[in-house]
Amino acid sequence: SNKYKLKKKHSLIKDLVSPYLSSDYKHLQKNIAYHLEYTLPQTTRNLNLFGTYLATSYTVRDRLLQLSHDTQKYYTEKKVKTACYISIEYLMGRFLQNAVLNLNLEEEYGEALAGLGYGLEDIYDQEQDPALGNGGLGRLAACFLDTLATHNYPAWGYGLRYNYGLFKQSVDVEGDQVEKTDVWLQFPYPFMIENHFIRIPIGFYGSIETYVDQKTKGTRFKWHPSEYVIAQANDILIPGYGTDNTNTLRLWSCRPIQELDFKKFSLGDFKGASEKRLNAENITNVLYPNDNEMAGKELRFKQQYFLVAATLQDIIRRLKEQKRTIYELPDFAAVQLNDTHPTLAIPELLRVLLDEEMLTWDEAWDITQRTFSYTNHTILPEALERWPVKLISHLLPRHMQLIEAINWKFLENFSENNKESGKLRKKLSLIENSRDTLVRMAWLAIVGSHKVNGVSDIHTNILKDKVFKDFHKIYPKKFINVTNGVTPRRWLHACNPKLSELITATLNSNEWIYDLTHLSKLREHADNEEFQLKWAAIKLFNKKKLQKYVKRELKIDIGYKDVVYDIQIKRIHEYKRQLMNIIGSISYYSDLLKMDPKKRKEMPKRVSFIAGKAAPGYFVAKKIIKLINCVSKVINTDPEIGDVFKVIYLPNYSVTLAELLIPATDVSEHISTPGTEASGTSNMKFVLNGGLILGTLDGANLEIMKNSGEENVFAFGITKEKVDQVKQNNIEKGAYNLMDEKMKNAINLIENGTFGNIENYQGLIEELKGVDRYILGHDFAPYMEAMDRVMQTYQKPQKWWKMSILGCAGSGWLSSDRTIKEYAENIWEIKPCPLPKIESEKQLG
Ligand code: B1H
Repeated sequence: SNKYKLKKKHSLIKDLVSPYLSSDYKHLQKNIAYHLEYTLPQTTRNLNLFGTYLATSYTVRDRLLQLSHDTQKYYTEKKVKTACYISIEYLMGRFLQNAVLNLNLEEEYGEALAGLGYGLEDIYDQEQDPALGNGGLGRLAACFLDTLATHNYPAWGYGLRYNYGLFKQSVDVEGDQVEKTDVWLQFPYPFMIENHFIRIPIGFYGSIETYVDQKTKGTRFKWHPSEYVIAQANDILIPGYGTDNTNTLRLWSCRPIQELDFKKFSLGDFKGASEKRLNAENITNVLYPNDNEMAGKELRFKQQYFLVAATLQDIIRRLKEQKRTIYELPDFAAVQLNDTHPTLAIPELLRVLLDEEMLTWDEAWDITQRTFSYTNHTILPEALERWPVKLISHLLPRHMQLIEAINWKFLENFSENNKESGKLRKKLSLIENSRDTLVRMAWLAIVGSHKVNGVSDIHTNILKDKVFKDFHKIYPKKFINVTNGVTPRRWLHACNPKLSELITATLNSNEWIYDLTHLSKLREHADNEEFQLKWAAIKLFNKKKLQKYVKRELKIDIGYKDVVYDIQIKRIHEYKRQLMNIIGSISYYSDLLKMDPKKRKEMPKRVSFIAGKAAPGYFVAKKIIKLINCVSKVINTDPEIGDVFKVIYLPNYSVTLAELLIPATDVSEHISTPGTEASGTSNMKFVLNGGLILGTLDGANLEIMKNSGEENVFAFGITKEKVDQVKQNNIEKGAYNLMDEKMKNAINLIENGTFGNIENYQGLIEELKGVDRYILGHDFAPYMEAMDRVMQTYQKPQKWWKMSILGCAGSGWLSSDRTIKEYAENIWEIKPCPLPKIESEKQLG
């Protein structure tokens, strides 16, 4: 009867609150006023933009909470299988606009706020950009969450609630990157809800007890950690577009087991009294700012274990709440490991199944393999995680023991006694005996998963043929490709409202927002002059917005009419070749200077934008930023050049800035050395917004060419098959001797001090002249030639806009909706579970 009462109480409460959540604008206004008055509270003090943003956000949060309750209840009733995405990064970007659009309440909120004297855009603009990720890997996770909710998939995201996100970047007078702590939680963040009832103990260090199981007489093990911390849940609710399904992103923050050591405090040892708390808080204090590089720090390792241990306990708790047995785990949850960062989930689950659930090894290993799957995101050797056995044994002794056991059992299958198999065993071993003894996390992830995927066609092929070749021979079916995708909600509908409107009007439907393949119908308009003019006018409008931003932030007027906006925005990395871009600009600048002034004035105009952060410890990347800034200063202040050419470095690249830049781009550069960029995802966002691509035959560029037509992409450079040969030539003959004359000339300008003291760039230049690992020299001439084609084509508007429209029309396949469908069908075996629609509800479209 107790249960009956509770159920009754729930529906009573729901009846009481639902009128409160009605969504006409007058009601929203009341809700906003309520939160201003009672939640913030201090009406008079907070009745400003920021206070109104907070209050508005609380009203959105109220609605999401209601939907989330309904969603969880429904999923539980239906006993659905859920996808659990574990990622150490989520690069979500701002939340408010996305939520308002997904709830389809933009008009209502617009009116409600107008009545209070505020514009919706200005309210959106008050929000911090939560940067709990570095780059593509974290942003992909965020796109996946949007798609999962939109398409009604039962899914959870699991991650860490870092106190400090990715550092804020500025540039000093010398052109150097300056990093500042990203204090994103200084003010309340209404979209993250601390769940005080979910607190999970996590152990570290300690010892292993061995004992005999009385029932089976077999040996059993039990880990006795010597230290504990608490994982506290912080939930971000993820609304889908045009659906009530609302999923959860659960971010763990670390708390001490005991807030204060009172004994020490009483003895006057105030520092010692807080030591344990500070040590615990440290675990989720800051996001490691590396992209595509492993930070081999103990604290990072602790973050990784903390994340997976809390997540698995949470999943198993939810399983048991449904009165299901541990044997049902693989039918209850599909757990996706986003890169190797959460790989410790494999030995952790094995430990729980063996030591706590008392399963046999075979049972436990079978459940583990059926539960996990692993996505690889990079083949760069410096990013492939390998952790010292010593460190693991110290922090997680039982896990190290289990990794060794997994390794023995796996290698048993390859034990014929000859030289060849000895070699093979060495290559396959999860434990590498180099100078240090290291655990190869990718090997562990492959062995412990039922599926391993790469993120683009070319990338998956490299995994199969090279990086994981031996494993692919053993488990050919385990390896599959799932090409990345991006969410059209944020990356077209929200960031480019004018284009969104034009597309909806042209297709006579807004279905494309959740089924992007509809874009193909734009093809028939590609040649239509009237349509082209509308399309071009929107680009111009977006460029003007960016031009204003540059004027305000950098005090430079770049113009926007009849200027090509050329952009390269991504983390600064040698393999992404921003250095080739800036050397290209130097070379172009030098050509312009040599021109007859009259002819120069008639040259088509171009602004070359670069943005992106360098990992604070990545010396070379920081020098590249410095060079960009110094070149920019010289070119932009040269009166001979005027507005014919400008180089703009935009500081503090972020999701929010990307939302301004991408819609304003004419041509974007994706120029990595073939075989190095696993996929790239911003390339997809640019084509979606009618930007053209200047790119190499790498990553997802190749698939963009396939879908949008080769003739609609400015492709250049060699294929990945030829890269090794060029590298070899460089080593044998010296890269400088093989270098293109124009590039030599540009390098000369750097060396003679045109862009400041050469000492700053010594390292960069030596690499280029010596080995040139990323073969800039070899690709330089084709790169310049391709840029020339871009500029020529821009002079033929009909051709240009046709390419732009066809690019967009072909990008339907690049939606993360397509990507997630593939994961759901080929890896997770989960199905959509849409909440039944309530009749009176406002319908889309
Ligand atoms: C990508 C990373 C990455 N690949 C290690 N690998 C990190 C590796 O902190 N760490 O240790 C952080 C990030 N990030 C990117 O993933 C690829 O470079 C892109 O090409 C790809 O599009 C993206 C999403 O798959």
